[in-house]
Amino acid sequence: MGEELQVFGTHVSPFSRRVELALQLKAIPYQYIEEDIPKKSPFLLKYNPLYKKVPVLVHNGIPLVESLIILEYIDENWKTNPILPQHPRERARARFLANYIDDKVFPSWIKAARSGREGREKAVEEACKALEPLENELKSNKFFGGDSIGLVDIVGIFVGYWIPVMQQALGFQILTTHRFPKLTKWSQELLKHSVVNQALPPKHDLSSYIQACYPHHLGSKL
Ligand SMILES: N[C@@H](CCC(=O)N[C@@H](CS)C(=O)NCC(=O)O)C(=O)O
Repeated sequence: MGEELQVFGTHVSPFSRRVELALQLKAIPYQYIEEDIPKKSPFLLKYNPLYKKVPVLVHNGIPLVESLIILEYIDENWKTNPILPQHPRERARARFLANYIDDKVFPSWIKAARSGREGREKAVEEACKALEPLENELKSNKFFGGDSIGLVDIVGIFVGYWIPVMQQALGFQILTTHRFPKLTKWSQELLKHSVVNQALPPKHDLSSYIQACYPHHLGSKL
């Protein structure tokens, strides 16, 4: 029986792009449905009544929510191009880092983007500090997953693409070659990857979206 897969997402969301990226890396066909977040569709409200957020993966009519859980589900269902490592200890480490990105890195960046003139320097420094464990984790590897893209790379796409675009759009200096040489190189490698490259929202779309979200920061440089 053929599989029916739908992804409900928004094109500027790093969370929905994770799910699309995992499916595309495994060459699994799916239907994409763009949600308008200010005007959520009855499908989104039905499929994700508790959080009312994208992404939602609907597999043969059954909805799954929360991007990290969806990524694990995809990896368990479709074994080609595994995104989690094989060894239990490495699997645990990958899960830890994926959670760390969501619990610490993402909120610290949003706080920096929202900060007012006074608290901004401190917030930017905190966002930099939150990136340090990731810089140290990379060692001499091409990707967090080794030679191929894995869970942490997929979840870290926020760091590899969203942060560089956001800092350019808002005039921040967080992910710099000087302070984060390994993360910068990793980000370049990641964006060079043909599947990743195709799966990302165009830079100008993302930039305009960010500038509309944080208009008070335009042109302010640190
Ligand atoms: N923890 C969730 C976060 C998803 C999330 O924040 N989605 C945003 C779009 S980037 C959303 O749907 N927001 C709608 C809302 O907050 O009402 C996940 O990993 O899937």
